[in-house]
Amino acid sequence: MSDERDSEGEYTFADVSVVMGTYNEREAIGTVLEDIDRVTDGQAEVVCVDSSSDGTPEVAREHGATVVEQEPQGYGVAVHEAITTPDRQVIVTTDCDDTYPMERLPDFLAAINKGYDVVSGDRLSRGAETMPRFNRLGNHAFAWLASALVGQRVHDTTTGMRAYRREVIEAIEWTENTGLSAELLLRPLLRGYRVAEIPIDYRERVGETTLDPLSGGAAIAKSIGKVALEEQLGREAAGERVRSEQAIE
Ligand SMILES: Nc1nc2c(ncn2[C@@H]2O[C@H](COP(=O)(O)OP(=O)(O)O)[C@@H](O)[C@H]2O)c(=O)[nH]1
Ligand SMILES: [Mg+2]
Repeated sequence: MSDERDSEGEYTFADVSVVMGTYNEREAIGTVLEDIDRVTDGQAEVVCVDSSSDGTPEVAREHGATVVEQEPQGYGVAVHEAITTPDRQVIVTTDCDDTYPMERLPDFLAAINKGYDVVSGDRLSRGAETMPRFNRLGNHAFAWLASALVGQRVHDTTTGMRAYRREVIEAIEWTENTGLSAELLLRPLLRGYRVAEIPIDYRERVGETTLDPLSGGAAIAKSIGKVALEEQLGREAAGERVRSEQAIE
């Protein structure tokens, strides 16, 4: 397992993999990969899990990215593959549609070095005016629902831009597809990992989305409910185990 921490024991971009699902993102991918290269001084590794038929993977390879090819099976199937492929210590997810600010990568890495296990880019606190209105309303509703279920305020459950210490990715079993982004925030939160949300800007999408807002929204709401319930039941079961072990002693 690679580990390139500097003399102060801090992670550098040589410890970072930026990973993404790519599904017909030919128009945007060049800009996204150039931004990552510039901001990380060519040090971050890039992994694209690709399901495209428009030449996206060729552009990815030209830019030095590792490409894993996969049939199109949805956002979460691609991103699950993407987060479990690298062997670096810090995994950053993003979308390949030029909406997320790669210039903020140093802030995400700094927060990991401060001790956070998950650093989540919160688009909604800064307004996300470029997001389609229906999606924005939906995302506010998901944040509200998740906050009520986990008992603390979360601002953006479906953001695509986050950094994770690899230990978190490896410690948890991930089950969701369209709702994977929410799951990747909520399970660590409910297990007591240190999670930070940092406000980010969100740009207008380059190219067409493949996610349907209605069916996708319903799937995300269901995932939030399921994940929160499973985590609460998991805690109760763990509490029961401790109590019965104590009774045996
Ligand atoms: N490989 C792969 N990538 C996907 C799939 N579905 C979505 N993506 C990618 O996942 C990211 C998020 O999807 P996007 O269309 O931007 O969703 P939105 O941000 O909700 O509009 C983008 O980079 C897509 O190219 C899929 O089935 N396979
Ligand atoms: Mg997107």
